[in-house]
Amino acid sequence: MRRPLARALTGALGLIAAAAPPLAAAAPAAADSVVVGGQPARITDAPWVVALSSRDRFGGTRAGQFCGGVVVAPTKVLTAAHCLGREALGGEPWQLPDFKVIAGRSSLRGQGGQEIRVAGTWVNPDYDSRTNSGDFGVLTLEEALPASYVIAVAAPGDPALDPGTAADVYGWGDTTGSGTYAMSLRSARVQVLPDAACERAYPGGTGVAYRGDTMLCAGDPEGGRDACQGDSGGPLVARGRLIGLVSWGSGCGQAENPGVYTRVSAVPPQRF
Ligand code: 4AZ
Repeated sequence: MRRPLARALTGALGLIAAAAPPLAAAAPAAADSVVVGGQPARITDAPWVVALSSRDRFGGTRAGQFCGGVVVAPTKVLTAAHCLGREALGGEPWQLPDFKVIAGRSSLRGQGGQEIRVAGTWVNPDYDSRTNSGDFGVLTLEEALPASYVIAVAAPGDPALDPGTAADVYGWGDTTGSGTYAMSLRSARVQVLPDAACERAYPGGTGVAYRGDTMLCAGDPEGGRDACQGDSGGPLVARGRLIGLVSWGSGCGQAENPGVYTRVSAVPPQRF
């Protein structure tokens, strides 16, 4: 599919989707069974990964998880704007009676870590759901997380952004491309790809166009390892720095259709 769904990452991560119905245009990743390659991840090794949760809207089976997020300051979580939109939430974020961030917990069936209420949401006013450009927003937490949970955000020119750099994407999203959501945190090793790889895959025309100024291209050149639905909003990390947020792509894990991430080095740091 050519548009983002508010879902989580999965495991091949097939990472992605939570809230929105599958898009008609999206080639089901399951069709070629390529969403593989993820592995269990320990939250203690990646304390900056959080789950966005509303049991009221998404049900309690998976603790209400519907997207990922990243701790960028003790009370600030960066996530995808499309996770906070009406399509995902059925209304405005502040209308959710129980919007929380779950930190320090790997298993959505578990009790560890903390659940913290979201006190405020800010959605990038330049986010455009037709172009997927500027897909980020910031949550303000009611209580502070430990400073040790915070990850540094890559600045423009950081070598972590160079094509060929190994990167890890994290989430609780779809591990198969067919709606098999993870119960425990997973990660998948991908690499930063040249903008040209995503410009080729997503030239625009009938679908959404890739834009290298606000988006980052990453994937597995051989296919198989990728984010998927439910992983949206979660982190892509290279050299210990946050370089991207899971945003969109066509299917999951297809070599010819890399994952598209929000380029966080283009987010003004004063936003968080
Ligand atoms: C989604 O639907 C989604 N393979 C997220 C990431 C990717 C595809 C779809 C990238 O949220």
